[in-house]
Amino acid sequence: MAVLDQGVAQPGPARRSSARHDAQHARHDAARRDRRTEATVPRQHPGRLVDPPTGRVEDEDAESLVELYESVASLLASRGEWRQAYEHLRYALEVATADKTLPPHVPQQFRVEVARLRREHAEAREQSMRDALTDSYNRRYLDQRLLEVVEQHGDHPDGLGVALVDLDWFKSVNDTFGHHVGDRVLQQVVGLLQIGLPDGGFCARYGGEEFVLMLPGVDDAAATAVAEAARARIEQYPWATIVLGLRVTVSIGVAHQPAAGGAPPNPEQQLRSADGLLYTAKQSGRNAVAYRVGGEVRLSGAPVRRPR
Ligand code: GH3
Ligand code: MG
Ligand code: MG
Repeated sequence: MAVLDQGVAQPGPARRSSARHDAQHARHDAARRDRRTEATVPRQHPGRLVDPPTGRVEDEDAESLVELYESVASLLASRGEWRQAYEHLRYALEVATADKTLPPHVPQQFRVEVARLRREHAEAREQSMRDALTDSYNRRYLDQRLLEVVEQHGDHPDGLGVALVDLDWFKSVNDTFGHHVGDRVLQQVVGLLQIGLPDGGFCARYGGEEFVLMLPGVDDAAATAVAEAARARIEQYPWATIVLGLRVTVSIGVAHQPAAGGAPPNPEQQLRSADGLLYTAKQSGRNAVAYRVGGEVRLSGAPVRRPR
């Protein structure tokens, strides 16, 4: 049908919808049966014809309203305005259902289309939250989830851990082995970072070669353990299977905030704190995790000197 055939990425003239087509065929048949022209086939006026934007009750022909809603839905869907497209399509369905001169399969087809639109909307939304290269969540997702994490896990007694991960000497990986190898490294690193995250935790690309691990509902020792395990996993991965001589390590800063008895977690502040600790890990020689115990900064890992 028009709305979905056009989709988001295929702008162009709206094709005739099959439901509308069927509706018109049905009218033609009825007209032929009644030995009248289509224009004179009496139509039962639908009970509730409301223009969604204005809420105004229209005194319009049902079929042209269905067409109007459908073509507006098509236009909105092609612009990615899914919610409004969905609303217009629902109105088309409502009108088609109310118009008893239409055969029952016509509203049913609209119902199928509404369900498909809803599903495609959910898929497009999910896609817009993903990073195209690594398929990890992106910055937009992270920004949206920060607030939700506080709402959902803010009162968890163990609090919230936030880890900022940065690849070491990554510019030199690109310079030595090429950008395409750098891209493959980023994809593999995401796979390794996603292992062993706690319930409700996730990995998001923060930008370039930096990633955030959100670690809700874990205490400070567990948050540090997740980060240290990720660091070790990346160090030990057989990178030479991608290209001989390739070696990849990461540095990580972990900030933890307990919830019990304290203020609700402030993930943005934790991110800034993790950034400061990441700097400490880099300064220590890289391939390290920096975290705080009490007021004291500690390091784990195996800091290495700059290769080559
Ligand atoms: P440091 O250990 O201090 O973090 O050094 P670094 O070389 O990793 O840091 P720097 O900021 O100098 O370089 C980051 C590099 O990451 C430069 C940039 O080209 C590369 N980069 C960022 N995004 C991508 C990407 O999507 N693909 C590839 N291949 N490289 C990327
Ligand atoms: Mg960086
Ligand atoms: Mg780096």
